[in-house]
Amino acid sequence: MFFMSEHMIVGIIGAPNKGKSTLFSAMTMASAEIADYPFTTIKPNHGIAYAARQCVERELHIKCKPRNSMCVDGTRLIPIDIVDVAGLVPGAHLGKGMGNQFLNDICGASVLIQVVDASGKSDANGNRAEGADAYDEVKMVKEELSLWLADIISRHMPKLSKEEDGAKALREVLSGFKVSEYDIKKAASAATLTLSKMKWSTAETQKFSSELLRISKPMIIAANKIDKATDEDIKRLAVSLKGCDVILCSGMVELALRKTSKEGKINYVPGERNFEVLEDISAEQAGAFEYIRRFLAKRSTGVNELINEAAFSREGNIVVYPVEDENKFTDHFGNTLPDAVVMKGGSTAMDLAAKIHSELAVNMIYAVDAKKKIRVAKDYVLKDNDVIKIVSAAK
Ligand SMILES: Nc1nc2c(ncn2[C@@H]2O[C@H](COP(=O)(O)OP(=O)(O)O)[C@@H](O)[C@H]2O)c(=O)[nH]1
Ligand SMILES: [Mg+2]
Repeated sequence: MFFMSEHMIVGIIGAPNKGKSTLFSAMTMASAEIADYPFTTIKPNHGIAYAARQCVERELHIKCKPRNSMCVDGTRLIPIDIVDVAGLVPGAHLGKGMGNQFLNDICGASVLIQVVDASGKSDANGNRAEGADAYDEVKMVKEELSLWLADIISRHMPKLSKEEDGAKALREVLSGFKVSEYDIKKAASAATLTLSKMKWSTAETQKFSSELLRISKPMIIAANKIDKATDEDIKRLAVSLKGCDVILCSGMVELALRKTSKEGKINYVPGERNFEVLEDISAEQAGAFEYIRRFLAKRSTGVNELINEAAFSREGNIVVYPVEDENKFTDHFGNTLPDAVVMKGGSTAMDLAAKIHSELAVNMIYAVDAKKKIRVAKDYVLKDNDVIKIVSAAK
Protein backbone atom coordinates (compact mmCIF):
# COMPACT_ATOMS: atom_id res chain seq x y z
CA MET A 1 0.00 0.00 0.00
CA PHE A 2 2.81 2.37 0.89
CA PHE A 3 5.69 2.80 -1.48
CA MET A 4 9.10 3.12 0.08
CA SER A 5 10.77 5.62 -2.16
CA GLU A 6 13.14 7.40 0.13
CA HIS A 7 16.65 6.15 -0.55
CA MET A 8 19.65 6.83 1.55
CA ILE A 9 21.75 9.65 0.05
CA VAL A 10 25.52 9.45 -0.08
CA GLY A 11 27.55 12.53 -1.04
CA ILE A 12 30.94 12.22 -2.76
CA ILE A 13 33.13 15.10 -1.66
CA GLY A 14 36.76 16.13 -1.76
CA ALA A 15 39.31 18.46 -3.31
CA PRO A 16 39.41 18.79 -7.12
CA ASN A 17 41.05 16.16 -9.30
CA LYS A 18 40.82 13.29 -6.83
CA GLY A 19 38.55 11.18 -9.01
CA LYS A 20 35.14 12.07 -7.55
CA SER A 21 33.38 12.15 -10.91
CA THR A 22 35.15 8.98 -12.07
CA LEU A 23 34.03 7.14 -8.92
CA PHE A 24 30.53 8.54 -9.32
CA SER A 25 30.31 7.22 -12.88
CA ALA A 26 31.76 3.86 -11.87
CA MET A 27 29.30 3.49 -8.98
CA THR A 28 26.23 4.55 -10.89
CA MET A 29 26.83 2.85 -14.24
CA ALA A 30 24.89 -0.36 -14.36
CA SER A 31 27.06 -3.05 -15.90
CA ALA A 32 25.61 -5.69 -18.22
CA GLU A 33 24.62 -7.73 -15.15
CA ILE A 34 21.88 -5.36 -14.08
CA ALA A 35 21.44 -3.26 -17.22
CA ASP A 36 18.00 -4.74 -17.84
CA TYR A 37 16.68 -3.21 -14.65
CA PRO A 38 15.39 0.32 -14.55
CA PHE A 39 18.32 2.60 -14.13
CA THR A 40 17.89 6.26 -13.51
CA THR A 41 20.04 9.32 -13.49
CA ILE A 42 18.01 11.85 -11.59
CA LYS A 43 20.12 14.92 -12.39
CA PRO A 44 23.53 15.10 -14.06
CA ASN A 45 25.31 14.73 -10.73
CA HIS A 46 22.77 12.40 -9.12
CA GLY A 47 22.69 8.67 -9.78
CA ILE A 48 21.77 5.32 -8.29
CA ALA A 49 24.23 2.74 -6.99
CA TYR A 50 23.34 -0.61 -5.47
CA ALA A 51 24.42 -1.89 -2.09
CA ALA A 52 24.48 -5.69 -1.96
CA ARG A 53 23.11 -7.84 0.87
CA GLN A 54 22.11 -11.48 1.10
CA CYS A 55 18.33 -11.47 0.60
CA VAL A 56 16.20 -12.95 3.37
CA GLU A 57 14.37 -15.05 0.72
CA ARG A 58 16.97 -17.81 1.09
CA GLU A 59 16.48 -18.08 4.83
CA LEU A 60 12.71 -18.29 4.36
CA HIS A 61 12.90 -20.66 1.37
CA ILE A 62 10.70 -18.47 -0.78
CA LYS A 63 11.20 -16.43 -3.93
CA CYS A 64 10.97 -12.68 -3.49
CA LYS A 65 9.37 -10.13 -5.78
CA PRO A 66 11.14 -6.88 -4.95
CA ARG A 67 9.67 -3.48 -5.47
CA ASN A 68 12.01 -0.90 -3.95
CA SER A 69 15.11 -2.95 -4.74
CA MET A 70 16.28 -5.86 -6.92
CA CYS A 71 17.37 -9.41 -6.27
CA VAL A 72 19.97 -11.23 -8.37
CA ASP A 73 20.71 -14.85 -7.41
CA GLY A 74 19.74 -14.34 -3.79
CA THR A 75 21.59 -11.04 -3.47
CA ARG A 76 19.35 -8.11 -2.65
CA LEU A 77 20.51 -4.95 -4.40
CA ILE A 78 19.38 -1.88 -2.51
CA PRO A 79 19.40 1.46 -4.34
CA ILE A 80 21.38 4.30 -2.83
CA ASP A 81 21.32 7.85 -4.20
CA ILE A 82 24.83 9.02 -5.00
CA VAL A 83 25.62 12.70 -5.43
CA ASP A 84 28.80 13.97 -7.08
CA VAL A 85 29.37 17.17 -5.10
CA ALA A 86 31.44 20.03 -6.55
CA GLY A 87 35.09 20.07 -5.45
CA LEU A 88 36.08 21.77 -2.19
CA VAL A 89 39.16 23.97 -1.96
CA PRO A 90 40.80 25.71 1.01
CA GLY A 91 38.76 28.84 1.73
CA ALA A 92 35.58 27.29 0.32
CA HIS A 93 33.51 28.39 3.34
CA LEU A 94 34.24 32.00 2.34
CA GLY A 95 32.30 31.37 -0.81
CA LYS A 96 34.98 30.04 -3.13
CA GLY A 97 33.17 27.64 -5.39
CA MET A 98 30.38 27.03 -2.87
CA GLY A 99 27.12 27.82 -4.62
CA ASN A 100 23.62 26.92 -3.52
CA GLN A 101 23.91 23.70 -5.47
CA PHE A 102 26.77 22.62 -3.23
CA LEU A 103 24.69 23.25 -0.13
CA ASN A 104 21.68 21.36 -1.48
CA ASP A 105 23.83 18.42 -2.46
CA ILE A 106 25.66 18.08 0.79
CA CYS A 107 22.72 18.79 3.09
CA GLY A 108 20.61 15.83 2.07
CA ALA A 109 23.39 13.27 2.45
CA SER A 110 23.38 11.00 5.49
CA VAL A 111 26.88 9.67 4.78
CA LEU A 112 29.81 11.36 3.04
CA ILE A 113 32.54 9.69 1.04
CA GLN A 114 35.65 11.82 0.83
CA VAL A 115 37.86 10.95 -2.13
CA VAL A 116 41.59 11.42 -1.62
CA ASP A 117 44.53 10.66 -3.91
CA ALA A 118 46.25 7.55 -2.57
CA SER A 119 49.17 8.03 -4.94
CA GLY A 120 50.05 11.37 -3.32
CA LYS A 121 50.37 13.00 -6.72
CA SER A 122 47.99 15.89 -6.00
CA ASP A 123 47.64 18.21 -3.00
CA ALA A 124 44.68 19.65 -1.08
CA ASN A 125 44.16 22.22 -3.87
CA GLY A 126 44.10 19.50 -6.50
CA ASN A 127 47.44 20.63 -7.89
CA ARG A 128 50.20 18.27 -8.99
CA ALA A 129 52.50 17.17 -6.17
CA GLU A 130 54.80 14.38 -5.05
CA GLY A 131 54.22 12.45 -1.83
CA ALA A 132 51.32 14.70 -0.77
CA ASP A 133 49.84 13.76 2.60
CA ALA A 134 46.21 12.66 2.20
CA TYR A 135 45.48 13.75 5.76
CA ASP A 136 45.94 17.38 4.65
CA GLU A 137 42.93 16.92 2.38
CA VAL A 138 40.87 15.23 5.07
CA LYS A 139 41.63 18.05 7.51
CA MET A 140 40.91 20.72 4.91
CA VAL A 141 37.51 19.28 4.00
CA LYS A 142 36.49 18.88 7.65
CA GLU A 143 37.57 22.44 8.42
CA GLU A 144 35.80 23.97 5.45
CA LEU A 145 32.56 22.14 6.17
CA SER A 146 32.52 23.01 9.84
CA LEU A 147 33.49 26.64 9.23
CA TRP A 148 30.67 26.87 6.75
CA LEU A 149 28.23 25.42 9.31
CA ALA A 150 29.60 27.70 12.03
CA ASP A 151 29.05 30.69 9.79
CA ILE A 152 25.37 29.86 9.33
CA ILE A 153 24.91 29.43 13.08
CA SER A 154 26.77 32.66 13.90
CA ARG A 155 24.55 34.64 11.58
CA HIS A 156 21.51 33.42 13.53
CA MET A 157 23.09 33.92 16.96
CA PRO A 158 21.12 37.09 17.82
CA LYS A 159 17.88 35.17 17.29
CA LEU A 160 19.15 31.94 18.88
CA SER A 161 20.26 33.79 22.03
CA LYS A 162 16.61 34.56 22.77
CA GLU A 163 15.39 30.97 22.47
CA GLU A 164 14.80 28.77 25.53
CA ASP A 165 14.74 25.60 23.43
CA GLY A 166 17.99 26.04 21.54
CA ALA A 167 18.01 22.50 20.12
CA LYS A 168 14.69 23.04 18.40
CA ALA A 169 15.68 26.53 17.19
CA LEU A 170 19.00 25.24 15.86
CA ARG A 171 17.32 22.39 14.04
CA GLU A 172 15.16 24.96 12.29
CA VAL A 173 18.16 27.14 11.45
CA LEU A 174 19.89 24.06 10.04
CA SER A 175 16.79 22.60 8.41
CA GLY A 176 17.83 20.94 5.21
CA PHE A 177 21.10 19.88 6.80
CA LYS A 178 19.11 16.88 8.11
CA VAL A 179 20.23 16.91 11.71
CA SER A 180 18.09 15.72 14.57
CA GLU A 181 17.66 17.49 17.89
CA TYR A 182 19.28 14.41 19.38
CA ASP A 183 22.44 15.00 17.31
CA ILE A 184 22.38 18.70 18.20
CA LYS A 185 22.20 17.87 21.91
CA LYS A 186 24.99 15.32 21.58
CA ALA A 187 27.22 17.82 19.77
CA ALA A 188 26.53 20.54 22.37
CA SER A 189 27.40 18.17 25.15
CA ALA A 190 30.61 17.05 23.39
CA ALA A 191 31.57 20.71 23.04
CA THR A 192 30.46 21.41 26.67
CA LEU A 193 28.03 24.13 25.59
CA THR A 194 24.49 24.87 26.75
CA LEU A 195 21.69 25.20 24.25
CA SER A 196 19.31 27.46 26.15
CA LYS A 197 19.63 31.21 25.41
CA MET A 198 22.94 30.46 23.77
CA LYS A 199 25.63 33.09 23.62
CA TRP A 200 28.45 31.26 21.91
CA SER A 201 31.70 32.88 20.88
CA THR A 202 33.02 32.27 17.38
CA ALA A 203 35.43 29.66 18.71
CA GLU A 204 32.65 27.88 20.63
CA THR A 205 30.39 27.89 17.60
CA GLN A 206 33.19 26.37 15.54
CA LYS A 207 33.81 23.70 18.15
CA PHE A 208 30.10 22.83 18.17
CA SER A 209 29.99 22.73 14.36
CA SER A 210 32.89 20.37 14.09
CA GLU A 211 31.29 18.04 16.67
CA LEU A 212 27.94 18.24 14.87
CA LEU A 213 29.59 17.33 11.60
CA ARG A 214 31.38 14.38 13.19
CA ILE A 215 28.18 13.13 14.83
CA SER A 216 25.68 13.71 12.05
CA LYS A 217 27.64 13.09 8.83
CA PRO A 218 29.73 9.93 9.06
CA MET A 219 32.68 10.10 6.70
CA ILE A 220 34.33 7.30 4.76
CA ILE A 221 37.65 7.96 3.06
CA ALA A 222 38.01 6.58 -0.48
CA ALA A 223 41.75 6.29 -1.06
CA ASN A 224 41.44 6.46 -4.83
CA LYS A 225 43.94 5.97 -7.67
CA ILE A 226 45.29 3.00 -5.76
CA ASP A 227 46.26 1.52 -9.16
CA LYS A 228 48.89 4.26 -9.39
CA ALA A 229 50.06 4.05 -5.78
CA THR A 230 53.34 2.36 -4.85
CA ASP A 231 53.76 0.14 -1.80
CA GLU A 232 55.49 3.12 -0.19
CA ASP A 233 52.45 5.31 -0.86
CA ILE A 234 50.16 2.73 0.73
CA LYS A 235 52.36 2.49 3.81
CA ARG A 236 52.41 6.27 4.15
CA LEU A 237 48.65 6.37 3.77
CA ALA A 238 48.11 3.82 6.54
CA VAL A 239 50.06 6.02 8.95
CA SER A 240 48.54 9.32 7.90
CA LEU A 241 44.92 8.13 7.85
CA LYS A 242 45.14 6.07 11.03
CA GLY A 243 41.81 6.12 12.84
CA CYS A 244 39.82 7.02 9.70
CA ASP A 245 37.48 4.60 7.96
CA VAL A 246 39.48 4.02 4.75
CA ILE A 247 38.71 1.95 1.64
CA LEU A 248 41.43 1.59 -1.01
CA CYS A 249 39.93 1.90 -4.47
CA SER A 250 40.36 2.65 -8.13
CA GLY A 251 37.40 4.38 -9.71
CA MET A 252 39.20 4.35 -13.04
CA VAL A 253 39.63 0.58 -13.18
CA GLU A 254 36.03 -0.07 -12.10
CA LEU A 255 34.72 2.43 -14.66
CA ALA A 256 36.75 0.81 -17.46
CA LEU A 257 35.41 -2.62 -16.47
CA ARG A 258 31.78 -1.51 -16.30
CA LYS A 259 32.00 0.45 -19.55
CA THR A 260 33.49 -2.40 -21.58
CA SER A 261 31.08 -4.82 -19.93
CA LYS A 262 28.17 -2.62 -20.95
CA GLU A 263 29.54 -2.51 -24.50
CA GLY A 264 29.49 -6.29 -24.51
CA LYS A 265 33.26 -6.63 -24.91
CA ILE A 266 33.80 -8.37 -21.61
CA ASN A 267 31.85 -10.27 -19.04
CA TYR A 268 32.34 -8.66 -15.64
CA VAL A 269 30.39 -8.92 -12.39
CA PRO A 270 31.03 -5.76 -10.33
CA GLY A 271 33.23 -6.52 -7.36
CA GLU A 272 34.80 -9.67 -8.78
CA ARG A 273 38.50 -9.93 -9.37
CA ASN A 274 38.32 -11.37 -12.83
CA PHE A 275 36.58 -10.82 -16.15
CA GLU A 276 36.25 -12.63 -19.43
CA VAL A 277 37.06 -11.05 -22.81
CA LEU A 278 34.21 -11.82 -25.22
CA GLU A 279 35.34 -10.45 -28.56
CA ASP A 280 38.41 -9.58 -30.61
CA ILE A 281 40.09 -6.54 -29.20
CA SER A 282 42.63 -4.05 -30.47
CA ALA A 283 46.27 -4.10 -29.33
CA GLU A 284 45.60 -0.90 -27.39
CA GLN A 285 42.67 -2.46 -25.57
CA ALA A 286 44.69 -5.58 -24.88
CA GLY A 287 47.25 -3.35 -23.16
CA ALA A 288 44.55 -1.72 -21.03
CA PHE A 289 43.11 -5.11 -20.08
CA GLU A 290 46.58 -6.30 -19.13
CA TYR A 291 46.95 -3.26 -16.77
CA ILE A 292 43.59 -4.17 -15.24
CA ARG A 293 44.47 -7.87 -14.87
CA ARG A 294 47.71 -7.02 -13.09
CA PHE A 295 45.76 -4.67 -10.80
CA LEU A 296 43.02 -7.24 -10.02
CA ALA A 297 45.64 -9.86 -9.22
CA LYS A 298 46.50 -7.73 -6.17
CA ARG A 299 43.13 -6.39 -5.04
CA SER A 300 39.53 -5.65 -6.02
CA THR A 301 38.64 -2.19 -7.33
CA GLY A 302 37.13 -1.39 -3.92
CA VAL A 303 34.08 0.30 -5.44
CA ASN A 304 31.51 -2.24 -4.20
CA GLU A 305 33.14 -2.21 -0.77
CA LEU A 306 32.79 1.55 -0.75
CA ILE A 307 29.07 1.42 -1.53
CA ASN A 308 28.43 -1.26 1.08
CA GLU A 309 30.51 0.56 3.67
CA ALA A 310 28.50 3.73 3.06
CA ALA A 311 25.21 1.84 3.30
CA PHE A 312 25.79 -0.50 6.21
CA SER A 313 28.90 0.02 8.27
CA ARG A 314 27.78 3.22 9.89
CA GLU A 315 25.57 3.49 12.92
CA GLY A 316 25.23 -0.30 12.89
CA ASN A 317 22.85 -0.06 9.97
CA ILE A 318 20.53 -3.01 9.40
CA VAL A 319 18.10 -4.13 6.71
CA VAL A 320 14.49 -4.93 7.53
CA TYR A 321 11.63 -6.13 5.34
CA PRO A 322 8.19 -4.64 6.06
CA VAL A 323 5.23 -6.79 4.94
CA GLU A 324 1.45 -6.65 5.28
CA ASP A 325 0.78 -10.40 5.36
CA GLU A 326 2.90 -12.09 8.01
CA ASN A 327 2.14 -15.58 6.70
CA LYS A 328 2.88 -15.04 3.02
CA PHE A 329 5.49 -12.30 3.59
CA THR A 330 3.72 -10.14 1.03
CA ASP A 331 2.51 -6.58 0.62
CA HIS A 332 -1.01 -5.41 -0.23
CA PHE A 333 -0.56 -6.50 -3.86
CA GLY A 334 0.86 -9.92 -3.12
CA ASN A 335 4.51 -9.03 -3.82
CA THR A 336 6.77 -11.21 -1.69
CA LEU A 337 9.32 -9.34 0.46
CA PRO A 338 8.77 -6.22 -1.65
CA ASP A 339 10.89 -3.73 0.24
CA ALA A 340 14.31 -3.89 1.84
CA VAL A 341 14.67 -0.92 4.16
CA VAL A 342 17.97 0.30 5.60
CA MET A 343 17.57 1.48 9.20
CA LYS A 344 19.98 2.77 11.84
CA GLY A 345 21.00 0.18 14.41
CA GLY A 346 18.79 0.52 17.51
CA SER A 347 15.72 1.55 15.48
CA THR A 348 12.37 0.32 16.77
CA ALA A 349 9.29 -1.11 15.08
CA MET A 350 7.76 2.35 15.56
CA ASP A 351 10.69 3.94 13.69
CA LEU A 352 10.03 1.57 10.81
CA ALA A 353 6.35 2.54 10.81
CA ALA A 354 7.34 6.21 10.73
CA LYS A 355 9.68 5.58 7.83
CA ILE A 356 6.91 3.91 5.85
CA HIS A 357 4.26 6.54 6.56
CA SER A 358 3.86 9.05 9.37
CA GLU A 359 0.19 8.12 9.77
CA LEU A 360 1.07 4.49 10.19
CA ALA A 361 3.24 5.41 13.17
CA VAL A 362 0.63 7.67 14.76
CA ASN A 363 -2.02 4.95 14.67
CA MET A 364 0.29 2.02 15.32
CA ILE A 365 -0.90 -0.54 17.88
CA TYR A 366 1.80 -3.21 17.74
CA ALA A 367 3.98 -5.10 15.25
CA VAL A 368 4.39 -8.74 14.28
CA ASP A 369 7.72 -10.50 13.90
CA ALA A 370 6.70 -12.40 10.76
CA LYS A 371 9.50 -14.95 11.02
CA LYS A 372 8.51 -16.01 14.52
CA LYS A 373 4.81 -15.13 14.14
CA ILE A 374 4.78 -13.30 17.44
CA ARG A 375 3.51 -9.91 18.46
CA VAL A 376 6.11 -7.35 19.41
CA ALA A 377 5.65 -3.95 21.03
CA LYS A 378 6.10 -0.58 19.36
CA ASP A 379 9.44 -0.14 21.06
CA TYR A 380 10.76 -3.53 19.90
CA VAL A 381 14.35 -3.04 18.74
CA LEU A 382 14.67 -4.28 15.16
CA LYS A 383 17.27 -6.89 14.23
CA ASP A 384 19.08 -7.27 10.93
CA ASN A 385 16.91 -9.15 8.38
CA ASP A 386 13.74 -8.90 10.47
CA VAL A 387 10.49 -9.29 8.53
CA ILE A 388 7.94 -7.03 10.20
CA LYS A 389 4.25 -6.34 9.91
CA ILE A 390 3.04 -3.07 11.38
CA VAL A 391 -0.47 -3.24 12.83
CA SER A 392 -2.17 0.11 12.88
CA ALA A 393 -5.65 1.38 13.72
CA ALA A 394 -5.74 3.34 10.47
CA LYS A 395 -7.47 1.70 7.57
N1 LIG B 1 45.10 6.26 -12.25
C1 LIG B 1 43.91 6.68 -11.89
N2 LIG B 1 43.43 7.85 -12.32
C2 LIG B 1 42.20 8.24 -11.93
C3 LIG B 1 41.40 7.45 -11.06
N3 LIG B 1 40.23 8.08 -10.86
C4 LIG B 1 40.30 9.24 -11.55
N4 LIG B 1 41.47 9.34 -12.21
C5 LIG B 1 41.92 10.45 -13.07
O1 LIG B 1 42.05 11.65 -12.28
C6 LIG B 1 41.61 12.79 -13.01
C7 LIG B 1 40.52 13.52 -12.27
O2 LIG B 1 39.37 12.72 -12.22
P1 LIG B 1 37.91 13.32 -11.93
O3 LIG B 1 37.01 12.16 -11.74
O4 LIG B 1 37.54 14.30 -12.95
O5 LIG B 1 38.19 14.07 -10.54
P2 LIG B 1 37.27 15.09 -9.70
O6 LIG B 1 37.73 16.47 -10.00
O7 LIG B 1 37.56 14.76 -8.26
O8 LIG B 1 35.84 14.85 -10.06
C8 LIG B 1 41.17 12.25 -14.37
O9 LIG B 1 42.26 12.39 -15.28
C9 LIG B 1 40.87 10.79 -14.11
O10 LIG B 1 41.03 9.97 -15.24
C10 LIG B 1 41.93 6.18 -10.62
O11 LIG B 1 41.31 5.41 -9.87
N5 LIG B 1 43.18 5.86 -11.06
MG1 LIG C 1 34.40 16.18 -10.84
